[in-house]
Amino acid sequence: MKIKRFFRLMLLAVTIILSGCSTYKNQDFKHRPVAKKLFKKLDKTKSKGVMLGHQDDLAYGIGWKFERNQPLNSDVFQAAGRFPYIMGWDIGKLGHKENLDGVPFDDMKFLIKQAHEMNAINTVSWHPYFFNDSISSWDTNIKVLEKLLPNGEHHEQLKHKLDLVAAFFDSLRTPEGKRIPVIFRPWHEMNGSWFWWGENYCSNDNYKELFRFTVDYLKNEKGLNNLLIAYSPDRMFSSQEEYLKYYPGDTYVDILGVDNYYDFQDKGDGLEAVVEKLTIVVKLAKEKGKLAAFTETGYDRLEKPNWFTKELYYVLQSNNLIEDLSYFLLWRNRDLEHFYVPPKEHPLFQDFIDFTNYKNILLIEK
Ligand code: BMA
Repeated sequence: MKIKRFFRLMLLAVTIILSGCSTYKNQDFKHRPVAKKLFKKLDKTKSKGVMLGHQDDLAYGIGWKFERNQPLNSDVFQAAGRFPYIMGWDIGKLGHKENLDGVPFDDMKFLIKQAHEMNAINTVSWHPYFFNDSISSWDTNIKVLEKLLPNGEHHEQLKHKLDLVAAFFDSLRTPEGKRIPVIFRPWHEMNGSWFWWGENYCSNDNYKELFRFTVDYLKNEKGLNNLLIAYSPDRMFSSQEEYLKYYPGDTYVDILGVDNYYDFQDKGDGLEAVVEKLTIVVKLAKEKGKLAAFTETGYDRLEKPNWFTKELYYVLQSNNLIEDLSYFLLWRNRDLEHFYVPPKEHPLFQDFIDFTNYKNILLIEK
């Protein structure tokens, strides 16, 4: 009897110690129970493989657009017979009827809820428009960022936009009224110089302040408890220090990501560079007790034989990345000039199917 009790106590002690080692213990989840649940789900699924994601997957594809009275469609589903595990969305032009790529926000909200119901995970990026839409995210000729900061002359505009963002996230609810968790990925690719929050257009400190203000406002001021926050620089780094140059701090970030399309192309640095950068991200995420993700990737128009099975899968399998990365997100299928998931007639259609059939590439099970 006594021995049994001893073993039971030992088991309890080991369980407590092991749960203390689990990743999410290092996160600040006190006021974010909904986000915490998603973090745990991502953390738990990691060892099974990597989740496949696709931007705007349910909203449109090559030759079709979502309609309320039709069954859900998806270019990933048309090939793989299963929906992506990760659904990407963008809230650029929030406040209008449609987002910057023509997706009606009402449909987006509806589809985010549908995705959640089918057990998929939603991630949201933001290509905002400011100053009555006269300044897009790509307008880099005026110093926008400084003006939006707390001491800047247009700070109220930032707050107004964030009010819209908060209302959007707050409206994502289950039929029972519970908030739906979302991965929010604001101010991405800051180490490139194509957005006004990019490397050449603001100081690192100002960038960090913008990021912190954004997260604080949504979490604390608005009380949103359903957001996991992703930090996702583009490919221009080759060390931890470079990767962290714009990092707002551990309490602001849950997922460390990287966007990389360029290194897959002939003009890029090649597959080994993709692996190297992802490895830096994964290592840092482990050190910091965070999750890691390939927050955007793909090969536009897929003019590369066997890109999925030979290149992307090669990268994911290298250095065991496939078990350490939570997900990868392929960009959108706008039309035949701009797409990342092959339509039926495309030479890579079968290659994509073969890729999705690997047991460690995770899609929504039927
Ligand atoms: C880019 C392109 C654009 C789009 C933008 C934001 O990569 O797909 O057409 O407007 O992303 O979604």
